[in-house]
Formats: sequence, structure tokens, C-alpha cells
Amino acid sequence: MRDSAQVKISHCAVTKSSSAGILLSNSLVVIESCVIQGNSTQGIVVAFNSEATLKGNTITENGKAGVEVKGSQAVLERNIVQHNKGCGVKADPDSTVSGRDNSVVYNGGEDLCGVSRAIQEREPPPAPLNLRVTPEDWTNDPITVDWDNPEDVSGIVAYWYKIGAVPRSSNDGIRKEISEKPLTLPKPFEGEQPIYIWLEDGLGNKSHENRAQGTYRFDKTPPRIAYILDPKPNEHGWNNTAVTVRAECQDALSGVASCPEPVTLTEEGVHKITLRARDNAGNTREETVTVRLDRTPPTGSLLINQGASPTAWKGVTLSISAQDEGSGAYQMRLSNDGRSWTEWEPLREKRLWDLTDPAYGGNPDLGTKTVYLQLRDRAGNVSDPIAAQIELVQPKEVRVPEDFPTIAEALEAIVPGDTVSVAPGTYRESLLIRKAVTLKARKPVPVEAPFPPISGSRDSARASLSPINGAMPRWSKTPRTTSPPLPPSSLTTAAG
Ligand SMILES: [Ca+2]
Ligand SMILES: [Ca+2]
Ligand SMILES: [Ca+2]
Repeated sequence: MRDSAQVKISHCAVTKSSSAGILLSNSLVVIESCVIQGNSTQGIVVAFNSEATLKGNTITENGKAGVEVKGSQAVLERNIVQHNKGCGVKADPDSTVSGRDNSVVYNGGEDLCGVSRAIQEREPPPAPLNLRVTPEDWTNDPITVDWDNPEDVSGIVAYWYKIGAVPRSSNDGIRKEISEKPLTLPKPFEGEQPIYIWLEDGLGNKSHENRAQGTYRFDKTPPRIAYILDPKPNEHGWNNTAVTVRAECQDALSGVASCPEPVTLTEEGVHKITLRARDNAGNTREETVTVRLDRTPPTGSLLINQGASPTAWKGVTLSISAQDEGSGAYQMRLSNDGRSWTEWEPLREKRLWDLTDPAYGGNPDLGTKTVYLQLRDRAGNVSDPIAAQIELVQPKEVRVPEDFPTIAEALEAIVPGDTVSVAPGTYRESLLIRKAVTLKARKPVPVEAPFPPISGSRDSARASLSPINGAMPRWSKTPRTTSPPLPPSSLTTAAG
């Protein structure tokens, strides 16, 4: 177009020309709402003292510059000048290019060659559309945030995001290329968090004010399980009645989705119970509870003086045995009447016992004496009383040599508590004393030697008559024995 004045061209299409799309020379022209596309050289050339006003045109994919101004004036408003091979808008020093709100971007050369940035559009992209957070509910999976991009004449090239607090500036966030949409957050902050997204156009325009907001709910912390045993186990960790395991679950973030129901155990044994809790994000927790249940009392047996009967001595040796399949027997107590009991004491195989002790229901009467034993296991189960009996008889005195020719035979024949009365004489014997008996020498040299009951750990013991207090008995015919005095015997010389 040459030497034209006051010409207005609108809604035109100039495409695929073998040279420039439109060439103005010494003309005053308005070009509006045209498409200037795919021409071999420039889209529009404004030259030779022309004055051009370009409004709302799309100037794209031309072989050189989109708009080239030579020795002229051009005013550009709301044009899209993109994807041209050379400069977007080019001006020589003799030209003046002004205007605003153009999108000159994505061109092969510089977008603006000798032209002020002031002509560019400054409109930040609108807020993202249809922001969606996946999954919507509580999760422990990665979070995905997606949206639809709104229109922007300069295109959308990047997005910004911020979690947890409202952005305070356009740069107050993390920038990602638009190719990295949707946004994936593999391990974001836990909790229910707001997330803000805003967009950046091809000219770098962006505004945090044009943001979209979503909310994600991320929880990777399993719930906590607290449990009790009802009733509580005793100090040994055992129960002896049915046990109910009650669990309480807590979850600070997504909340408890499932918590174990109470479990009641009635079978004896050592049980391992697994408690499982889950939260609303799918995190699970397991706790193992051990329940030791023993409902069966121990069993056992009781023997008095190894089953011998009768006795004339109130002190006896008890032999005790106990069995328990569960928690194990570990305590016992004793009584002479089944009502007044000793304190619970550690289980022992042997124990000395007084058949007549009134503290435990005994009395000095002769006749059948019953001893009661109870056993307790670690779970607290107590056996029924286990009873054993022995005859308590009047002590008697046998004489040597009148009743028995030797002391040994006399000892063999008597029962605990009896007395052997020995006539003066010489007795070469080795005495085996198994019983609590009294050995007594008759006149003229009476010697009394009461022996204590034999210790429970021995079936027998050897003893010799020997002096105490350094005084030799005047029983000169003391039997010579070679055995050591076991256990320590007491020997007292009677007056006479
Ligand atoms: Ca824009
Ligand atoms: Ca949780
Ligand atoms: Ca038991």
C-alpha cells in the first residue's frame, strides 16, 4: 500500500504471500482484527514515513519479523505477535513504536528488537479453573493437584504453588513448568492443608491474587493403641480368671477407622493376641499382647515322717511334693486343723512341724493327728487342703538289756519320743539314730541324752554319746564309737 491516507483495513486475512503480508509506504493506515499469517518475509512492514495503527491483529508464523517499522511511526494495541521466525516487533532508530497490551512472545529472534517493553501486555493469567485434589479424602498416598488452564493471550508457561498459608507475593511459592502439571506431592506436610496455585504467562506475568485454593488431607502416621487386661494380671504376670483385652485407639490426624473389639480369653495357657488398628488414611498399627491364664490349682502330696506311724514325739518331718502345669506352684501353708494356717511360705520339700502347735489349731491330745497342706501357684490358684495323718501315742520307756539285749535293737523298736533306759555296763555299739528319742543311763550313773529330731535333710545320722560342758560322764563304760557326732547332740548328765 503506497501513498494512502486515512485507510482502515479490518477483518482481513493475509496469508502465505511470497513476500511481506502487508507493506505500507508513506501511508496513514489503521489495520484492525486481521490475521497475517505464514507469509514468506515480514508480516507487516511500516516504511517510508508511514503512520500505522495496529489493533487486535494476529501476526504469526511469518518468515521474518512479525512487524517491522522503518523510518515510520506505529502504534500497537492488543496484537498477538507470536511464532514469527525473526523479531516479533522490530524498529530502526528512525522509528517510533508505542502502544500497549500486545502479546509479543515465542518468536524465533528477540521478541522486541529496538522496541520498548511497554507495548507488552501485563495481564497476569486468571486463576486456575476447576482445581481438584486427588484423593479428596484422607490418604497416605501421594497427592495429585490438577486444574484447567484459563485463556491468556501470552499462554501459560508455569505455575506456582504454596502449601499451608496464603501467599503474600507472586514469588511466595514454588515455581514449576506447566509441563509438570498435574502437581504431585509424594510426601507433603501431614494434616489437612490448604494449597494455593497461581499461573505465569509467557511474558512472565503472574499474580498470587489470581489463585485457586484446594485442600488436601495427608496422614502417614499410624494410630496408637493402648490396651488393658481386665482384670489386671498379678505381680507375676498371670491371671486366674477369664481375661478381657480392651483396646483404645487414638489418631490425631485422619481419625480412627477401626479399633480392636474386646477379646475375652477363657482357655488356659500363654496367649499372644495381635491388636490391629487402622486410621482413615489406611495406616495400620499392630500391638501384640501376651495373656497368661492359669485357672487350675496345683496338685501335690504330703507325707509325715516318711509315712511312718505312730510317733510319741510332737515334732515331725513333713515331705511335700507339688506339681502345676501352668504358672507353677511356688508357695505353701500348713495347719493342724484346716482353719488356722501358717503364713504363705516358699514351697519346700521338707519342713519340720509341730503336731500340737496351738497357733495353727493343734492340741496336745494323743490320738490321730491330721496335718493339712495347701499349695498356691503363681496365678494365685489355691489347692484344696491336702491332708496326712499320724498317730500320736504316749511315750514309753524300754530297758536295755532287760527288754532288748542291745541299744541298737531298742532304738529300732521304739518310736520317736520314746526313751531307752540303759543299765550300767559296757556296750560296744555303733548307734544309728533315725528318731527323736531319749537315751538314758540308769543308776548308779544316770546319763540322759535327749536327741533333737533328725534334720529333715537326712534319713539317718550317727551319733555318739559324748560329754558337754567339758564334764566326762561318770558312766565309765561309755560305748566307744568311732563315728563323728552328727548332728550335734546334746547330752546332759542327770543328777545322781
Ligand atoms: Ca497475560
Ligand atoms: Ca493417622
Ligand atoms: Ca496352675
